[in-house]
Amino acid sequence: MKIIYSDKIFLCNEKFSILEKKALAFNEQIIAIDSLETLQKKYPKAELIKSHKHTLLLPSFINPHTHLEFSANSYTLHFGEFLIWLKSVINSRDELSKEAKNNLILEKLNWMRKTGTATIGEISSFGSDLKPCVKASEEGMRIIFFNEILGVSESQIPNKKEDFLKRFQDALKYKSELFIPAISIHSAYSTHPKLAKFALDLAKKQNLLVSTHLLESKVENFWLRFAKGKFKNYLKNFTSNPALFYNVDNFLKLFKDVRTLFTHCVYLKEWKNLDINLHSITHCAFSNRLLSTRSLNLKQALKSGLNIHLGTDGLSSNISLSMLDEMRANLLIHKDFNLLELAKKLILMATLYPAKALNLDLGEIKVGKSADFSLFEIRECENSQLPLQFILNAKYVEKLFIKGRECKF
Ligand code: MCF
Ligand code: FE
Repeated sequence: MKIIYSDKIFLCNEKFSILEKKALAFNEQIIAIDSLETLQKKYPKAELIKSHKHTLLLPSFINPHTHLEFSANSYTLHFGEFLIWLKSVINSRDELSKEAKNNLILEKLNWMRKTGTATIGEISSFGSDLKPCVKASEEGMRIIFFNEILGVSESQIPNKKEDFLKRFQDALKYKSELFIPAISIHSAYSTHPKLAKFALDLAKKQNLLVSTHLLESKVENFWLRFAKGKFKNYLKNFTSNPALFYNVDNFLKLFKDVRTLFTHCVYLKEWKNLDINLHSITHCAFSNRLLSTRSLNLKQALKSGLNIHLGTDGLSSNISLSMLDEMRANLLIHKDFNLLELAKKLILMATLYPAKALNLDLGEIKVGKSADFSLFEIRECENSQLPLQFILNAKYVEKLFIKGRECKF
């Protein structure tokens, strides 16, 4: 048992309660929240962790959408329009993934922990991220490992299935409480229905989490809604007769009864066709600015009642994997919100909401939840300003605990 004291605590409950001068007693889970005195009396043998600095404690961040295999990107991929970016990905992905060796991915995972992230959802396109992700999970980071499937050509279906199954089974060998194999259906435009059905049947059978990219760009929107636009020509690079596999409704129907994270959804109108209990939206603001002409209308998205949370996407469409940087980007673009209210919402979108989306018992400082939290040094600040000032100023944690275990950097 350990006890940790902090000057301020963000519980990250729906009300966004802030506690002052309190302590947590914890082992793998949070056991009690009270004054330091009371907890020390109750648990006299517990080890005390007390910083000399002025601190804020809050649940560690959850970044449910990364592409670590693209971590070597800077200057290589082309931004400004989705198809230009996609072409640059196809041209450079082999070279980029070769460059993103074990060490580079481990470095990024470590840096994410330093910036307060304890759990990630990694979209694995090739499987070259498996080893470093397993290693990080052994060191105590929580990884949801989404094995990606995609392919548009009928003749390649058997090969694509085989390659996907091999990667999935490799990942399954390392399944643990902190390494959770899952499935990614890349997108409606890139995944043949036979492949999507194959992977989703597996997800249903094994009760796996699913992630997919949806309605990210103007060209994708035009293709899915009208079977028109530049996408058709682009797809001719992969198949002689490109067909529209699904309209938006039919694509969404595939995910009925499956816990799914839909990433982007910038052009989504069918809010009601998503299942409020199982479906959620991962909002990647920085990525949208680089690849799409639009960003998510957050007010409208929240009105739908769906779980909307944040993700960074990969360094293929971002310059940082820090959830703090992503929150700062969000502060700038959602101008139709009160700034102080938005700050609180964004912190929940990096903690409580992605935890719910992934069905993990964490993301909140509450008795019984997993002891996943971080401690940041802050300065004196009144509570009404603190969420905003924290997002503006915080960079690296003082301490990070995952399942009660302190991370060593
Ligand atoms: O989320 C962004 C933009 N949308 C789609 N895909 C990706 C993103 N970042 C990386 N990707 C990957 C994706 O997983 O790029 C490839 C896939 O492997 C594009 S499709 C050949
Ligand atoms: Fe992505």
